Amino acid sequence: QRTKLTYESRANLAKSAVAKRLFNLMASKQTNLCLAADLTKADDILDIADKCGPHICLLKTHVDFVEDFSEGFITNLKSLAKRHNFLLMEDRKFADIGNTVSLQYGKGIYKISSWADLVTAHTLPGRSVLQGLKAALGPGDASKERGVFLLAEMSASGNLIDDKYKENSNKIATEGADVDFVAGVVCQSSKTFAFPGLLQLTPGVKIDESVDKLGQQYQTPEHVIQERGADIGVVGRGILQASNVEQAAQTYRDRLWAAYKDRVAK
Ligand code: 5IU
Repeated sequence: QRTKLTYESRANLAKSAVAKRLFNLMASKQTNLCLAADLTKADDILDIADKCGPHICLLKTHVDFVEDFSEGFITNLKSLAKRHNFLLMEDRKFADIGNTVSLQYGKGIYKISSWADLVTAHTLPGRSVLQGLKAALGPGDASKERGVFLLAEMSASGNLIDDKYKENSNKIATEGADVDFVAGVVCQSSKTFAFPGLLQLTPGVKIDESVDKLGQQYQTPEHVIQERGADIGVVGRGILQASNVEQAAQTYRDRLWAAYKDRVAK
């Protein structure tokens, strides 16, 4: 069972080079916390990345709502990622035909493929979404430094994903020529996939609230790690809206990590 294995042992099973890197980073830095830096000002994102950087393995962005996006912002974000040793994930949720996702990934204002170690994608278009994203990286080894998390489930109440869709998403993540490009799966349950070389990323984590006003559903850090099979817990507003963000990040980090240590010890 994959949830019983340590991150360092799973690093050796990963087919994606970025997944391998992330498993090892998590094990050595002792954190399985991803911060969802959902803020609209570049300086606010940089500030929170600097404050929370020591506690996270991954910083998740939505660059399309950053009001003052610039190349300088990306340069600074990359240097913070290097200084504090975390990876960058753009939660773009690509969902179009291969040619279009290729352009959305590599071109435009954001040039996501030039800086994001990881991106998210819907499996709705089928395997061609992976082929399209890979195409943006060009020939050669570029895809070794980049990876995709495929969405197999969502935390929104009333979402349309059913068991068949989950099963087929799992197949795209684990079978075929592009599996070396898949770092993990975004989902809500340990039953969604079995392969231990993939990471389970689970959003919807908050200590003290079970829903928001727009359909988000939350679970505690212990619940997502021990009952839902998450390898990485994603926390946004639980940290962003705290009076002391650094301390909140530390608390989420400690609780997520303790839950993982407990999980592999049992
Ligand atoms: N996110 C979810 N649920 C999902 C997927 C992504 O919440 O099923 I896929 C994103 C949206 C947001 C972050 O960027 O994770 C969660 O933020 P809060 O912790 O503030 O709810």
